[in-house]
Amino acid sequence: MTRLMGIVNVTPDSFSDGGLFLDAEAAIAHGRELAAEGADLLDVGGESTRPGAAEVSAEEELERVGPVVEGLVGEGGTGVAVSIDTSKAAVAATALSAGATIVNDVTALRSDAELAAVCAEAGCEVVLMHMLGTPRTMQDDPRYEDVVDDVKAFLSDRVEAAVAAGIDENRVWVDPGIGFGKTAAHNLELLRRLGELRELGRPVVVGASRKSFLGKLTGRDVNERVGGTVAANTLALAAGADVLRVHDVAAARDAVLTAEVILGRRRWRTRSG
Ligand code: HH2
Repeated sequence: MTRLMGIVNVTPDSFSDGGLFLDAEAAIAHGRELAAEGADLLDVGGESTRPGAAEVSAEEELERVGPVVEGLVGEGGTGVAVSIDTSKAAVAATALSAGATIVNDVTALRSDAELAAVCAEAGCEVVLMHMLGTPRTMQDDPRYEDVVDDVKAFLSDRVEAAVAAGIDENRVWVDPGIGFGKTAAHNLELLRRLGELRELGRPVVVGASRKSFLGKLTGRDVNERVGGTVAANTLALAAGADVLRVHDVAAARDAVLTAEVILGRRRWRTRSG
């Protein structure tokens, strides 16, 4: 069954909800709301990766995310697994000891040499995402031989590197990195051919929520892209995505439920009427 990863951004500058949940109490309340709406996982992030975003020190990132992870796990938490969206070993280590069970690294363990060891030691799940370049440079004329083949080869190499660093292969998830060093045409082709990534044999995560290619297609502002997001996610689900990373959990939950029933992957019962 496809799982929903609800996004909890504790940042002043995320592309769609920057500044909304910078205060820990507001972020925790938001995470609880996403869990109540049907999120299976909550992805807590303290550093924006939007093109050109400012870098954040480990101390600052920890100040942002530490109390939020603590508020969302364990007793008094939501009962939903928490993922830490970070590329920094120090941030991951603190979040894991507070009770997070997944590390989501948009750099696929390439930016902090210590992070793989932290994940191996903790025995956590690890999301490895494809990105061409860095958030500062990634949208400067990205080019591929064949975007799906290139992303797939990259992810295959990164899975190998993770395993070589002691991470259990069964705990590795892969993500094509929609919007990370890709034109709108690249994103659309990755979504159209998403099924090819299943050949890697690992769960596939897709993060299309509210991203700018949807704005280019529909002409909609960032907070009005729920229809485009639902379409992208529904097709990703049909192609075999295992985890959908979303801002709008309630809409995504209804879409996933309906799509899975139509595809015969889920039994259904009437909820009302
Ligand atoms: N996208 C964003 C951040 N983290 N992680 C994975 N695995 N896949 C993604 O597609 C992905 C991600 C960007 O979205 P958001 O968190 O809303 O924005 P920002 O990076 O500006 O905080």
